[in-house]
Amino acid sequence: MPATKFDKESIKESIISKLQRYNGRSVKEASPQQIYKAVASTVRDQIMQKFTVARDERKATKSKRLYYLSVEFLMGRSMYCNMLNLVSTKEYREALSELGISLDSVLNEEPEPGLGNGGLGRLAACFLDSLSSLDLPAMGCTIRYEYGLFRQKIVDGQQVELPDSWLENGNVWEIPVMEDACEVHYGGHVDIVEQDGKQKFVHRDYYTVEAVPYDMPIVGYDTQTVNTLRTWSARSKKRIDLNSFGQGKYAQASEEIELAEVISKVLYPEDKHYEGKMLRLKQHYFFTSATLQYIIKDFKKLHGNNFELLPEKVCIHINDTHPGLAIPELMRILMDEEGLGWDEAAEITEKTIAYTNHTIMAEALEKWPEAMVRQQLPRIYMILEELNRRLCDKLWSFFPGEWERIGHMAIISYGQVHMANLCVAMTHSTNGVSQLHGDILKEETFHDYNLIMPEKFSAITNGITHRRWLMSCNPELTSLICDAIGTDWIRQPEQLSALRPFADDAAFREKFAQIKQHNKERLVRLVQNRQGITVDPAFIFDTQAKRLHEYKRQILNALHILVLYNRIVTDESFTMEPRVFFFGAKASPGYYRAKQTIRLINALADLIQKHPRARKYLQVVFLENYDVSTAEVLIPASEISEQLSTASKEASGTGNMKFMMNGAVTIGTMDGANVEMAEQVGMDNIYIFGMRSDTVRDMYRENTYNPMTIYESNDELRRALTQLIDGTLFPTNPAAVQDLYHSLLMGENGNMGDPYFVLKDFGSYSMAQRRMAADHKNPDEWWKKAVINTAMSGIFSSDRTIREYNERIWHLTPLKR
Ligand code: 26W
Repeated sequence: MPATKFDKESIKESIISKLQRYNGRSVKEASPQQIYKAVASTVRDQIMQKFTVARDERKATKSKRLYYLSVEFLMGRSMYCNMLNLVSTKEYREALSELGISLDSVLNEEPEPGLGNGGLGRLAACFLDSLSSLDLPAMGCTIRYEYGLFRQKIVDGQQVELPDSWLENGNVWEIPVMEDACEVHYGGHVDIVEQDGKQKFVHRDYYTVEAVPYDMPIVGYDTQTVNTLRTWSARSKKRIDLNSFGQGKYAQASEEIELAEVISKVLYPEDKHYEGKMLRLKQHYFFTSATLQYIIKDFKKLHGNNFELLPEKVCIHINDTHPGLAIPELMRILMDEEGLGWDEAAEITEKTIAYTNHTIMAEALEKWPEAMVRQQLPRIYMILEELNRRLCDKLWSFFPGEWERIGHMAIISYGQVHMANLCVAMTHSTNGVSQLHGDILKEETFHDYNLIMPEKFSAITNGITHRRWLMSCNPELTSLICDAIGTDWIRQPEQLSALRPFADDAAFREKFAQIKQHNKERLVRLVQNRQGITVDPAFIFDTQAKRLHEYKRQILNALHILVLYNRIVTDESFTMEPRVFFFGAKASPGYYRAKQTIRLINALADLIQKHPRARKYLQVVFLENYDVSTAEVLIPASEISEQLSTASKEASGTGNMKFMMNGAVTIGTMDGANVEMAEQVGMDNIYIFGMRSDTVRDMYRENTYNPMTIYESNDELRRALTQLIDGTLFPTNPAAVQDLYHSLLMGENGNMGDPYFVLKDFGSYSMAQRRMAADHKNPDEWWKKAVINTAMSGIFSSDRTIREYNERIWHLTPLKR
C-alpha cells in the first residue's frame, strides 16, 4: 500500500471526509469537538503509517527494548506536539485556515490526560518524547486511570477538588490491544507440591482481575520511530451473566465487577506523602504484573526460551519504587512459569532491572505492611521473604552482629516491606536525578549500601523535552533562535549555547524582550478569560508554579510579598517596579498546611487588591488548576522563576529548567538541579540565596535551631508573621491559618519548629530579591541575563539525559532512520 501524503490538500480532504463519514456533517455544521476529533484522527493516521514501519523494524532487527515503568505519566495534550514532531505544523495550520478553522481553538478542545501528580510523572513523559526522537526502542507502561489528578477550583480562596473525567469523550490517541490482555491474580494461598522430583509453587483460590492494554503512539521528532505508551485498564473477568440476573443476584455480580474495576479508577493525588493503602498496592502490582507478563511473552516470540538473553534484549527501568514489585514478579514468572532455578532467576532479574530514586523525603519512602503483602500477594511475599533471607545473610558477612544496621537495610523488617531497599539490593543500578541528589543518596539515604556496592550508584541529571517546553510552547522564541543560529540545536540542544554571544547584541535583546512581552499578553488573556482577573502586562511577571509542599516554601515567597506590601503602606515615598506574583499549585486533598498556604496566598491577593497604592506596585494571582496546558502558557510569559526549596530537599526540580529555557531568571537555593543551572550561567545570571545543603543537613543533625531568635530580631518578618493571625489577612476569621503560623515558630512532638528553615533563610532571600530588583532596573543587563539563561539551557534537554541513561545503563541501539 503506498503511503498517503500529508500535504495541505490531503489534510483538508481527510478532515472533510471524516466529518462526513462519522458525523454526517460539513465543516460548517460540525461542533468544535467533532472538528477536534477529525483533525486528531488525521494526525493519528499520519502517525500510524510510521508506526507499522517502526514495529516491523524492531521485530526484524530483534533490537533491545526499554520498558519504562512508571505509576504516572503526566503527558499533557498530544495534538500540537504530534504535529510538531511530524514536522507538519505549517501544513495543518494552513489546511485548517483554508477550511475556516482556527488551529488554536481546535487545540483547546483536547482534554488533557493528567495521569500524574508532578515532577516524577512529567519526567516520564519528557523521557518518552526524547526516546522516540533519538530512535531508541522503548515502551512506557502505566495505569489507564479513568480519573486523573483532580481538577482544582478555588472557592472563597480555598481549594476544592473536582473529579477529572478526562475519558468522557473518548481518547482519540489510544488503541485497545485485546490480544495482549492478561490476568492478574490477588489473594488466595500458595501450595507447595512435588512434581518430577521438584518443588512447585501453585497459587490457588485467588481472584482474577483482567488487564487490558491501550496503546498510545509516541512519535519522535522528524524520525520514523514511533514508540508506545501502554496504559493498562482493569476489567472484571465476570460479565453480568443472565443467570444471576434472572435470580435477582445481579447486585452481587455487579459488586464483584466494581471491585475489580476500581483498580484503575483513580490516580492517588498524594505526591511525597505515602500511605500504605491496600488499593494502591493492588494498583502497583496490577500494572507491573501485566507489563512483566507482556515483556516475557514478547521476548519469547522473538528469542524463544533462551532467558539468559533477557538482560541483553530487555531493560526494565523502574521510575521510583512504585513499580518495584517488578523484581519479585519477574522472579516469579522465570521460576514458576518458565522453570528456572532461584540463582539463575535472581541473576537475570538483577541484570535486567534498573532503578531511579526521586526523593529523599523520609515520608515518601514506600513501605508496605508485611501482613497486607502476604494476604494480597502470597507468592510475591514468599519470594520477598527468600530474597530478604539471602540478603540478610550477605549483609551479616559485611556487618557481623550489627543488627540495627542490617534491619535498616533489609527488605523486610519491623513488620514492613521496604521497597527502596528491595530496589537497591536487587537491581544493578540506582541513580539520583541531579548531581547533588546522587551525592545525598550515597552519603545519607543509602549510605550503608554505598559502602558495600558502590558500583551501583550514579547520578544522571534530569531534563525536559525542548520540543514541548520551547518549540511548541514558545514558537516565536524558537523562530528567533533559528534566525540567529540556525536549526542544528533542535537535534543537538547543547548547541543552544551558540546563542550566548547574542546576549551582547542590543538588537537581538530587543527582539527577545518583545517576544517575552507577546507571551505575557497571551497569559494576560488567559487569566482574564478563565478567572476574570485583569493583569497589566507592563508589570514584571514573577512565578512560582509547582506542587504545594512545605519544603518548596511557597510561604517564603508569600511572606516576602507581605513585607513588600507593608513597606508600601507604611512609607508613602516607597516605590518599586510593579510586579505581579503568579502562583500555580495543587495541594494534596489531605495535606492541611498546604491547603492553608493556598488560602493564605488568596487572602494576600485580596489584601493587596483592596489597597489603592499597594495595587499599583503589587499583584498576586493564584492560577486555578495548574496543569501542563497552563504551564505551557505561564512559563514562556515569566521573567522571574522562584525555586525556593530548602537545600537538599528538592531532588532535582524540572520546572526550574523550563523557566530557564524560556529566558526567565531564577531566584533560588543551591538545591537539586539549581546547582547545575548556576554552574551553566554563572553566579551573575542567577540569584542564589539561603543555606547550602550541607549546612541544612548539619542543622538537622544538631537539632538546635530555634526560629524564635529570628522572630525576635527581624522586625519586618515578625510583623508579617503576626499579620497571618491578627486579622490583617483574615478579618472575619483570624485563626484561618493559625496552624501554619504555629508550625513556623513552634516545634511539636520533639521536632523543631520551622522544619524547612523559612525564617532562617528569609533574610538572605530578601537580600537576593533586593539585588534582583535593582538589576532589573537596567534593561540591557537584565535581558542579557535572560538570553544567557536560554543559551545555557541546552544541557537540560531530556535528550542529553536519555543519551546518558543509554550510555551508562540501557545500552540500546538506535533504530535505523
Ligand atoms: C507514594 C507517594 C509518592 C508519590 C510520588 C511518593 C513519591 C513520589 C515522587 C517520587 C515524588 C516526585 O515527583 N519527585 C520529584 O521527581 C522529580 C523528577 O525526578 C524531581 O525533579 C523532583 O525534585 C522530585 O520532587
